[in-house]
Amino acid sequence: MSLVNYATREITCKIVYYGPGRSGKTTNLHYIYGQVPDDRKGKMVSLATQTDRTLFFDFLPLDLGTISGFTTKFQLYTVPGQVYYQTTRKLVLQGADGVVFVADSQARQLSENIESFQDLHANLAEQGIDARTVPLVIQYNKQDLPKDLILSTADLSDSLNFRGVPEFSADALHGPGVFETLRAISELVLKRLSAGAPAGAR
Ligand SMILES: Nc1nc2c(ncn2[C@@H]2O[C@H](COP(=O)(O)OP(=O)(O)O)[C@@H](O)[C@H]2O)c(=O)[nH]1
Ligand SMILES: [Mg+2]
Repeated sequence: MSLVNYATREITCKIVYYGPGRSGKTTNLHYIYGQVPDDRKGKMVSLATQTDRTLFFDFLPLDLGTISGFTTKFQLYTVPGQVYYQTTRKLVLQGADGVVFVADSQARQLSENIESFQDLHANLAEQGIDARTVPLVIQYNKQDLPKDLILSTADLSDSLNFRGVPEFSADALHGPGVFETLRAISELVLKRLSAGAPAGAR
């Protein structure tokens, strides 16, 4: 849920990168972090679990401007994807203003993607967030891998994108698609914020 600070005239929105283990969520955040100038980002914080980490940082986008005189800041989070970190995932998802679902395009990961997508919807529902209206963008990551190892974005879309949300092909390791994804989710979140629609969880 977006946080409004009247003293500093800032609105902070929370965006969560969700998806199965090793789909490239952390890689997305590292790439973004590396591209954002120092004076526009906070420290990257990493909460370690035994085999995976929850990662987050704040940043101030360069060109998203203000809403009614308020500066908008974004907080990007990743969740640990492994099935057994359900509790951490639920905590991180709490109060999310928008979600980026990072799918692993590798053909052998299809069922993991579907399972994680269902897990996302179940966890949203549990938190009283309407999964059909929460700002959501899907990223088909690892599209740089050899074609015989991956599914096309069209095939992935058929399996995951029932809502017809914005979707992007990406190679988070090298950058293509990373900022397109971030821009799309930021715009959806801001649009909703300026429309004053209740964000379900708010
Ligand atoms: N080839 C390729 N590898 C990627 C890409 N994104 C992430 N990886 C690799 O996939 C592995 C898991 O990435 P990570 O970001 O830790 O996944 P997370 O569990 O979703 O946070 C790492 O070895 C990454 O280097 C990509 O777009 N292309
Ligand atoms: Mg990670």
